[in-house]
Amino acid sequence: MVTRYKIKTLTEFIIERQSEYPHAKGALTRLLNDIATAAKIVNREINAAGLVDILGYEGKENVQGESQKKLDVFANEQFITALKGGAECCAIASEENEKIISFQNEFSELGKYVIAIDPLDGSSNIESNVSIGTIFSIYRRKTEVGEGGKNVDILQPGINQVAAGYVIYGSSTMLVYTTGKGVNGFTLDPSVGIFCLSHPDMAFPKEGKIYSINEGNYIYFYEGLKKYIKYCQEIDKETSRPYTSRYIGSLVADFHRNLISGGIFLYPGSKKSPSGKLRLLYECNPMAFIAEQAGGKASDGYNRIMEIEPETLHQRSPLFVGPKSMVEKAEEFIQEYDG
Ligand code: P6P
Repeated sequence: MVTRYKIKTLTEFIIERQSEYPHAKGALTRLLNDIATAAKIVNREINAAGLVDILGYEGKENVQGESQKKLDVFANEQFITALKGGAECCAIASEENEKIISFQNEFSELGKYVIAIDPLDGSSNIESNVSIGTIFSIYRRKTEVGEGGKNVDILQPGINQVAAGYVIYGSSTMLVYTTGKGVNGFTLDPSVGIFCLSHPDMAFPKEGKIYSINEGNYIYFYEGLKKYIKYCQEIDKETSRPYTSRYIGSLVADFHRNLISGGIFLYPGSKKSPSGKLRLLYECNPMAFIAEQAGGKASDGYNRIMEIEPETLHQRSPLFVGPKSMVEKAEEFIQEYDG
């Protein structure tokens, strides 16, 4: 007798979970589906990128001063188009745009949500075929409906996130998200273009054995972090050290591996970049929300990431994220030696 497992699709899952939010009237459901739709289109282009002339540089620079790759621009356009057309979102803050994109049309102006998004994070890895990702945060707008969204709608602390997630374009394409009731992962079946629940109730292993940091910046690290790295490299059977060092240089890929296998990701402040490299709104906060919902912790070494009050759209923050015990050990070293 063949046992048929009922596949639960992302749409079915979102609708099923929507009933857990009495005030929800389907807007967030539609918003998450809009994101999933754009992700499928981006996924198709990424998989074909090696074959068509979409690799290489767009010849412009983004607000970060980073050379924009064609796929960056394409991904940004896909998410903006999908979210503008969906009419649930009244503004977007994107890594690729210096200012927020406020949707001034009669439908979007009634949208109750705003989105902070990194449409294609880790894009410097595109040519080497390394996994890259999309990272997003969803907030309820603070301004009244009836006009396009404003900065004040997006400059909110991470604790106000309604949902957050990432898409990893890797050996398979997965969407992982939370709405504050746990973390669930969906794998895209490319033959039918449907995200299927493959990783229900994701959680960090209690103790990880991986540390993830770009040690090429070691000479710029402050004392506390240098001592933490040495701690990771010491022999101690009780705490399964030395840990394994794994660093891909693509936040979504490093985070996802650590979530599955157990590990801490560190992008610290340093003498070279006191606030680190990662952006608070569309990298640190969404990863922090997912991490906390997966039983982990996310801090800047001293403060909970999700309690940092953002002042500017592209502000950076140090990020230590992973199993609670591993993040707290790193915080111990930083607070003891760096004050
Ligand atoms: P570094 C990619 O450019 C990114 O924003 C993240 O995806 C990644 O974690 C980080 O930068 C890598 O930075 O300085 O180690 O190359």
